[in-house]
Amino acid sequence: MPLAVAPGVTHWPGYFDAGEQAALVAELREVARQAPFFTPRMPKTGKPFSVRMTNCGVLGWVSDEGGYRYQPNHPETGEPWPAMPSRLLQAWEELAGYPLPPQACLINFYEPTAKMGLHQDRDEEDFAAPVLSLSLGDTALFRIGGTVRGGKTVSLKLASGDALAFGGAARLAYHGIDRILAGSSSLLPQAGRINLTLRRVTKPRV
Ligand code: MD3
Ligand code: FE
Repeated sequence: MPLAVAPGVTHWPGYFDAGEQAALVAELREVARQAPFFTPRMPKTGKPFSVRMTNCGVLGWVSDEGGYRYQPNHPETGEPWPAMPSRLLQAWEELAGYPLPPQACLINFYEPTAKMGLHQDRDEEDFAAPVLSLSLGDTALFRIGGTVRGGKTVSLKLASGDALAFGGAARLAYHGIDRILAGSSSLLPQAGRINLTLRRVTKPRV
């Protein structure tokens, strides 16, 4: 049953059951074998992120001294990103309410000490499509505000199997991950969390 968290934000706690979560982790292991996790770096400074990333789908998000961008190839191996597992395409069809399939799935891996500062997702051309977030492993303390920095924020726990959609007024909201609750899930062999974000990147040519 979906919960309306804020305008444009919908939460489906436990969208994936335990068996689906385990099957997804196995598929993501295969994705990561073909497209190894890399450590993104901040534009200009080159400061490394605490979160490691990889992608599947036609396009993947990368960040380094040259900037934030989507590209069709892995930044280190040069290989195309692996295909998106069909269960992810199904989740998008069921939850996104958008007629075109996702082009990118960014896979974020959080060690228990990793976090992600408040930011907006603005590297896509198409803000009409929502972003769909899927959580696996340890629970995260997630924070979301409005579309201006420094406004009021609300916190939400994201547990393994949860789905969260951000569309409409929430598509350009500031958001981040304050903390990982290490040991809250036994899905992954070690403590940590995986977050998947499914996105449209390019504008439809109508
Ligand atoms: C709200 N990831 O990859 S997912 C990101 O848990 C990112 O790894 C976090 O922020 C994570 O960019 C948060 C929830 C999320 C994702 C995208 C959004 C919330 C969003 C885009 C717009 C508004
Ligand atoms: Fe984000």
